Amino acid sequence: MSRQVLMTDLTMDTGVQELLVKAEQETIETAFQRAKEQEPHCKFGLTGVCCRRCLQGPCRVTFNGNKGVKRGVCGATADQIVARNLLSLIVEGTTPHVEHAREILHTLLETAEGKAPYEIKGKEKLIAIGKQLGLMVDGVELDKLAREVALIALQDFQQQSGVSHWLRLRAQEQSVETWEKLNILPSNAHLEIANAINKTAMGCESDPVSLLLAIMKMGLVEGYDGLHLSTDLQDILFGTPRLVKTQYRMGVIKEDYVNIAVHGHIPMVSEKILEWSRKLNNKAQALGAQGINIVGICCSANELLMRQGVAVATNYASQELAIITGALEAMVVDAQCIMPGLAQVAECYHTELISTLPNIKIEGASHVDWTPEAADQMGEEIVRRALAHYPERDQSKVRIPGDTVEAYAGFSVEQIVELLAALNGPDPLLPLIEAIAQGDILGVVAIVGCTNPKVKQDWANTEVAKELMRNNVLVVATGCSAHSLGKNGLLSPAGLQYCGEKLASVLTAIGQANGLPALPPALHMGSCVDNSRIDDLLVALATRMGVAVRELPVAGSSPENHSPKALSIGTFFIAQGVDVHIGVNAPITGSPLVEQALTANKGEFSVTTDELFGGKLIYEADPIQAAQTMIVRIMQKRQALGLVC
Ligand code: SF4
Ligand code: MSK
Repeated sequence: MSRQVLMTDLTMDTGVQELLVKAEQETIETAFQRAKEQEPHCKFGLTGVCCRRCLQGPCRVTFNGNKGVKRGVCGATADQIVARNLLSLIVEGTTPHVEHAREILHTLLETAEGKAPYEIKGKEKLIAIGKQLGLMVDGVELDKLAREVALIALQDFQQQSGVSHWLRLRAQEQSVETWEKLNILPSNAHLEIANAINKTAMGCESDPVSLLLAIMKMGLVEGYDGLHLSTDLQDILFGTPRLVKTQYRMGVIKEDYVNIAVHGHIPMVSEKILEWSRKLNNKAQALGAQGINIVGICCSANELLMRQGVAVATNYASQELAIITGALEAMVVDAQCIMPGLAQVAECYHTELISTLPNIKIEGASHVDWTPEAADQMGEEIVRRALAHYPERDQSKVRIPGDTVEAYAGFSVEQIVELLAALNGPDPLLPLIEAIAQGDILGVVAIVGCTNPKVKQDWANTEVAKELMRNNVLVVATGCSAHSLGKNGLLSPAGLQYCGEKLASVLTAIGQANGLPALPPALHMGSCVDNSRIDDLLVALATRMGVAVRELPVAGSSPENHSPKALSIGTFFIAQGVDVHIGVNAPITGSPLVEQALTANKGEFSVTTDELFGGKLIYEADPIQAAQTMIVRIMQKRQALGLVC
């Protein structure tokens, strides 16, 4: 097999292919190579039947039901071990989002109290949320209102009883009734996480059904005090996204600029880097550069893209390759999805890898502390360091793949409603609902989540999207999947060529009513925490249609999932009654009970999430098959609603 074929097998991104060849020439190791070195993977790990919860083990029990031992030393069965391990994994997915929400909450509180150098840019969002929380908003100063909102949010981390305020704020009543009956309404995110860890501890909970309900409860913690709380407070602080146009691919790194990549998730860090890059832009010119160029990776990219139109270099699996261009003066990281391998790659160049969060340090990286109060000092210090590295750049090591692709983003629910209002001002959701009812839009599927070096980068994400579009399914996207679609032209009106005729004419009509040639076939709705925006859209549609969310002809798909966060987000949507497809299987197949409960593939175990909530897990590695499976389900839900089929 030639080298080019090998690189082509690893990623669809031609820029990344080119940089993988460069990495090989310079003997630099990347995640793509390390993924191959891990093969074949341990079957006990893959199927979830390895337990390391106490020092009598590790215990490995049978994963195919007949060969091997059936119980661990303590007597735990495969069902019990798999359910406990899955709950741990969902906690590991939920906790980073809950901590993300807590960081933004404190930043908002300190901003409102005049202690942090941020500005409340989302006045309308603040007033809307204040009203929904039952606060007095008329004539109240913005800072005072923001403080009250932040203090209510803080109760979701402190109260010892009652129901999460953000769940009450954002959930549809029908869903709350379902969750109440099952006794899974969460009250305090930290308490629920502690309870879940306690359940999984050795010698604690061993009833797999109770563990499965704890998994669903954790999905609600993820949804409301992770995703929704983060998005709402970020919109208050930084503003609600509106339509923006940008560029994608490694070519957004510019040879004649001081380049800084922001990577991770926390917009309080990346927004400050952007702000200081603008303030110190003239210093770059004094060094002979054209200016300072900020590019994004992963969800820091999404945050800056959605609100500021900043260009996106790449997504998760190829984060190391951005450094291999040889043209990054600094890579600034905060939290989540930061590969430890970045430090090793940065050592080969003049690039400074800089961590920023006080409680997240990266071996081999330098550190500049971000706190809400010290945000300006951090921003200035990091940008000045990047400027200082520009003269150290070794031009002989610079190779930036040339091409870029145009993309649109900024599709908050507020922006979507505004675009639809051009068709029907008094009732903006009606044109969308009519298009769904008539079958011009067959359904809506959210393509979310990651890239994973186990899967050819961007391939499954784009294949699922194209197959859905071809069948007139409207695609919305977040996270690194949105980047996959962006890199491949599906966030641009040019991508309309992949749509069925009916979908294309709806997107063209909405676009033209707003002075655009058309809307893109996939609407980019933001970062991983912005999956809350997708949930808001579903709740708004269901409420306007007078049905429950679980009845809508919609689904979610994460074709290249790698992070436990993709699984916890998926769990939240299953709890809402939405089917969720994953392309890389979760470690559940060692337990028939857990697998059947989540996938509703009939077996002797009769209680399934499909029956309890209206949503189930679909595992399918083949993207075309996955899209077809979701379409079958969408058709079933359409039929049940009496819509044109
Ligand atoms: Fe083995 Fe039980 Fe300990 Fe797990 S908790 S390692 S199954 S003895
Ligand atoms: S960054 S969780 S790889 S989407 Fe949100 Fe991308 Fe998945 Fe991380």
